[in-house]
Amino acid sequence: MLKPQKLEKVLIANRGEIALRILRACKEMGIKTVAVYSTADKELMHLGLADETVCIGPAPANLSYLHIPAIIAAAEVTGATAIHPGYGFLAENADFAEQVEKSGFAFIGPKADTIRLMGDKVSAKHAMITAGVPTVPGSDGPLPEDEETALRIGREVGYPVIIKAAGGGGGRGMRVVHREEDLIEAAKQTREEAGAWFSNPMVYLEKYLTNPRHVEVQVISDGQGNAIHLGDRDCSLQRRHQKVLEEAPAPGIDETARAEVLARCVKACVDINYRGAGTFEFLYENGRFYFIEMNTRVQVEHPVSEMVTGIDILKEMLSIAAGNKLSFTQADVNIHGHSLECRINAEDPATFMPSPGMVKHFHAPGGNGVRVDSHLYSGYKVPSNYDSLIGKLITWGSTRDEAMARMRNALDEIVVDGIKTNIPLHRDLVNDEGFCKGGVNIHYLEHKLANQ
Ligand code: MV4
Repeated sequence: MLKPQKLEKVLIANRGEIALRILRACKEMGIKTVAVYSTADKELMHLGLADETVCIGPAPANLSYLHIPAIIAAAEVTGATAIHPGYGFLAENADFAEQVEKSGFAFIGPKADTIRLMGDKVSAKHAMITAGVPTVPGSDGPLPEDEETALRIGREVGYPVIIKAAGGGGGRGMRVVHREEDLIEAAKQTREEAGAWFSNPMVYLEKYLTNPRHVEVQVISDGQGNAIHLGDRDCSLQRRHQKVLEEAPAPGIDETARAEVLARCVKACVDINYRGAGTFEFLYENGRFYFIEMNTRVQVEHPVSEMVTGIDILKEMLSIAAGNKLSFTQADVNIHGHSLECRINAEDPATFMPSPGMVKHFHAPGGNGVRVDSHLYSGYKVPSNYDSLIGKLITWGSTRDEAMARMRNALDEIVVDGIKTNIPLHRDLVNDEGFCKGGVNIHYLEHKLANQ
């Protein structure tokens, strides 16, 4: 047996709750931490807990959290040995991962080539087809510019179809097409947008699924031939491609289809020699899974998978980046009970407009099966420069009903005074008849909001 290796000092290239989550994992493992921050973020909670802090620039993210030379310089001057990107910002920037490694630091995530492969949605889909992961039927590769060929593909797939930008993802650069006579113009417009937004005009075509759920699979793979899954999550409750409330496992999934898709994701990780934590995103409709995208980062909603498996995803990421093999096998992973996560945003509950400002009073809920991942404290001022996520309220129960009852209690107990938050929306959702039954589709929340 090789001696387990440990990272010496990790630079946390992020802010807010995920920076605190990474810091806590490092501290548990005896790893030193470097927190970086912008001038708008001097009051972030994790700065007071880190071994060292470095200001990397002014408030605009382009000049701080997205400024690669500033982050690499901060790693150099502090003698960090590894960089954790968190989610958002540079987490899925292949050039960043490459520069981090070329500068001699460990990137806590996949190899740059893997990030690049998955960042191009056409090459990602091709890799999944090769690995035997089920995908949405559509153009095998890019949609050709030749109009007759494009029309033939559309006819073969059958309308409605959706045109997606290869460089897009997460809902940017897509167009639904209901009739053959609209295909060519829609493809042209999506190509133009894609060229402007992603510097890549390539588009592809898929059958448009009208009533799917968003179900995703959490994986961890050590890049040394070992991969496992941590089950699935349902993230269907979303508004404008922003997830609002997530849960694990996804309720009411066909068990045969589930077992098959989980095994396929694990095999895909081995096939592409994936390293780190990752998420396979699927649409689930009529008992079948259809791959759409892979996320090569730790996700906001990772805690619900931790709650039902007892596995610490952040610690596993840090261990793998140090060169260790996975610390457990699939046989050690048991899905136990149910977990829910409410994303708490500093926003107007009616208009969804951001609502930054001073938190006069914060009281965190507690009790059996309640977890709060948040950097909030009384007196903290939420800056206006970044996204509005201020915390995550997570519950676990031995059943979905128990996790829901605990979430209702937690939402009754939580106090965030001084700013507007979406807590009222969550209080409504955990009493919503359709959501309580389980298994609502990706349009459910937007329809509910439009009808009240
Ligand atoms: C789709 C789809 C229906 N059919 N693809 C939106 C985000 C991006 N990740 C993929 N998206 C979709 N792709 C096909 N072939 C519907 C969506 C979609 C969606 C997906 C997941 C969660 C929320 C969504 C909201 C609107 C549309």
